[in-house]
Amino acid sequence: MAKGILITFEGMEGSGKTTHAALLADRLRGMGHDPLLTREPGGTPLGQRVREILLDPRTGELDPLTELLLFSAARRELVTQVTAPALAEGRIVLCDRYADSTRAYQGHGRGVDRDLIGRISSLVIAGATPARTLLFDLTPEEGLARAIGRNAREGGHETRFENEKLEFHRRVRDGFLAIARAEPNRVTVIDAAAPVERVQEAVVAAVAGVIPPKA
Ligand code: T5A
Repeated sequence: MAKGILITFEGMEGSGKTTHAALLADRLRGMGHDPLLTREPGGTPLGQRVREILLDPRTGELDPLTELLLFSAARRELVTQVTAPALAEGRIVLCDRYADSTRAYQGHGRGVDRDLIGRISSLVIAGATPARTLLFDLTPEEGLARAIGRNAREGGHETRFENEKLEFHRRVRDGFLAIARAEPNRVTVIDAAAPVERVQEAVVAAVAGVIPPKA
């Protein structure tokens, strides 16, 4: 059984997950912890290759079940190669997106059967469940504007998901909020529209109860 702690960062595109996962990792290091920071899809060589396929607009439309299975395959690699071993060592694992993204995007966004997603997810994560999930909540309009602004500044381009219609992103947001309502003890909703410092304060407060004190 895992001894470490898994904390996941979830929410819309551009909501600040990557920013705040890195800030929390720094803060934990400052406290003497040795957190593992990883992301989905990605985090393993195979996951990175699957990520490129899934995010590249040239991939075009995928069958929703194919998309679900590709995200699940990338997650399985991450869990077996990275997350479960780190948890077994007692480490704090910070994961930028995890299984709730599949429930929100492939379930609520694409309309894949949610029981099927739940069954596949149980197989894939095999008990590596988050102690705390931070849901960065933001309107799709604001999140996409931030993501597109960042892409322009960094010379990147929009992903297959960032190119989706606003309606799709609204269903995804509703999906995340429904998960938070159903599991309030695990999921903390954070107002991601606030300035970075205020959001980070909310992050620190939300994880305080699950971070062990450092001797
Ligand atoms: N997906 C993923 C699925 O469909 N199913 C799944 O199972 C999984 C795991 C992943 C895509 O795959 C989909 C969802 C996604 O579409 P990704 O590139 O990992 O793609 O996408 P995101 O996780 O959305 O990454 P982003 O980098 O776009 O968003 P973040 O990490 O939420 O945002 P961040 O931190 O990069 O910030 C974006 C910009 O906003 C600024 C930052 O400086 C940055 O410029 N910012 C703020 N600005 C103002 N105020 C604040 N409070 C700010 N916080 C950050």
